[in-house]
Amino acid sequence: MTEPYTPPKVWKWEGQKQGRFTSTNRPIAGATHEQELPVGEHPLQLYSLGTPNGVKVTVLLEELLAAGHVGAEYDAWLIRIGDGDQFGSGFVEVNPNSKIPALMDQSTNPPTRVFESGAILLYLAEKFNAFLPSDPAQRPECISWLFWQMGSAPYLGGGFGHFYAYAEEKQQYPIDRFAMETKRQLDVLDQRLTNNKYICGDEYTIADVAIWPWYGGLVIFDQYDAQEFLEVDTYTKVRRWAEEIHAREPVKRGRMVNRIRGELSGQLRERHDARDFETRTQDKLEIAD
Ligand SMILES: N[C@@H](CCC(=O)N[C@@H](CS)C(=O)NCC(=O)O)C(=O)O
Repeated sequence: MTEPYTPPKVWKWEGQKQGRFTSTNRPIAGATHEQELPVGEHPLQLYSLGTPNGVKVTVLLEELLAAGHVGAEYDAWLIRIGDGDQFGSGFVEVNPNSKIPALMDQSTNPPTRVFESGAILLYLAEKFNAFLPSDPAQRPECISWLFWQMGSAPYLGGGFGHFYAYAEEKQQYPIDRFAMETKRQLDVLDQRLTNNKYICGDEYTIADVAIWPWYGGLVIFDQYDAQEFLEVDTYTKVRRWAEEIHAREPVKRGRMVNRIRGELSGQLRERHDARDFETRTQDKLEIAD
């Protein structure tokens, strides 16, 4: 049993253990070192990593390109958050919050920075008038679900995922608290998807793009190794929806971009051209070396 903790009067940062994926964090914001960001030739410059928040954006970009929006051509640069790239001066200029994903739109004058994955999805959907209903009766529903995802996923990732999978010591109190909330959220989605093909109805929108990497990931990719613990198989409507989205080719491509884990053939660490999916996956690059 862990000793009960009595907080001191004032919290001090003394290099306390923070668990996996958070060891580079500090209680102060801002750059820790000078590091310019690379800039490619495409209108959109994405600085990201293939985590669920990063995948939202690469999936939408691949969907936009597949739908014929050539202005969505993009360079995807790898930001290794485990190495602290998010604290480089160039990255902090694009996102003062030092978290991936971050986007620079070079097609505007001056270039436009966008950070927070939900804001990036909304920006791109509005820019290309796609994957967001224009009907004033349906648009608020879609935006509501987009914001639902942004508000809910931290309980899943930062709450459940952190304490169940990443924290060195397993503690019942936080695991109970966040397992319950995660199951409640899965039930919200399951009920929503009972009479709806997609989150906002018949149309596939940025709400699906935002929600899928997190909750689809839990149900079909066993994110956090928690399928049995959370009985994710009981959320049958979520599974049906997640599998349907996973079958989309742009989704498969978007999942590969900026990915640094898993099968080498599924990792396209940087993407600068549509042909990179055929020629520059990690298995091919390593053979060429
Ligand atoms: N609300 C943000 C969350 C972004 C976020 O948490 N990104 C993580 C990776 S998924 C990150 O960059 N972590 C680096 C760090 O905390 O230092 C969004 O949706 O864009």
